[in-house]
Amino acid sequence: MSRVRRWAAAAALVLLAAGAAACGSTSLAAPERGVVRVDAQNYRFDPDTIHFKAGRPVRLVLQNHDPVKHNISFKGLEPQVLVVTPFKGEQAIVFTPSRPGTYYMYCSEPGHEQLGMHGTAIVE
Ligand SMILES: [Cu+2]
Repeated sequence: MSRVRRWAAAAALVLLAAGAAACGSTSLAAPERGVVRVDAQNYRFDPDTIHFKAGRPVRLVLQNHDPVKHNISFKGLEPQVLVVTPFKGEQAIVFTPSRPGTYYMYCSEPGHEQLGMHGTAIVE
């Protein structure tokens, strides 16, 4: 009898541990998992530093609030990614960054980079 009770107590401990582990991984999952949003406004990216995970598909969304065309280009990022939005539009692309590193991002429309449309993409 006491042997059974001891087994039950051990089983309960294992369940508790599993529950704690499940809670830990759930809390890491943001509501918009796998989505990175960038606003383009007044010739700036907001945020100007974005994060990706190597080998994990991501949906990159560019929301353009300006009355001119904008895009996000990256130097050295693999695969090569370009998100272009028309005037006050939204555009998205899904891709999987392959190599960890720190990459320069910018808008390649003439003059926009010089006006401040640049930032950093970090692939972890
Ligand atoms: Cu631009």
